[in-house]
Amino acid sequence: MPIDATQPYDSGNIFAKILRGEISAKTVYEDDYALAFHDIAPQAPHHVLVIPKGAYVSWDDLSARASDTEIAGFVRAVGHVAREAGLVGEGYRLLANVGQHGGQEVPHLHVHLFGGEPLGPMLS
Ligand code: D5M
Repeated sequence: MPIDATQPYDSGNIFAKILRGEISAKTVYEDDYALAFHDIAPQAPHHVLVIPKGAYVSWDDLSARASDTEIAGFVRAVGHVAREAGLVGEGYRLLANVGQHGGQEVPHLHVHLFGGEPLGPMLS
């Protein structure tokens, strides 16, 4: 079920548990602002999720409440992960689902990074 992205942050969500080390994930990158790990149900040959370390429900929440430093750190981490994966030459797709119409399932902001093959018109 998609979430209501206007809800307060729920620290019991699965990505918060990954950030706290309570659940394992296949981590590909970590810095002060972000953690990146493989999606558990990949929809492309390369499908990684990049999440901010801060407690933000969605892209909307991050853009409204995060500091410029956190936003810059997160955006730079997404770019770093794509470069490190060697995806820049062939290209890739970023996707952040927000709330019910966006189909967001996990209430901690995550950017999907898809690549590794020519992608169709949409991935969700
Ligand atoms: O996408 C939520 C995404 O999160 C979906 O592609 C599956 C992925 N997911 C869910 N649980 C895990 C764990 N434990 N590890 C890795 N990936 C996970 P959304 O944009 O919210 O629809």
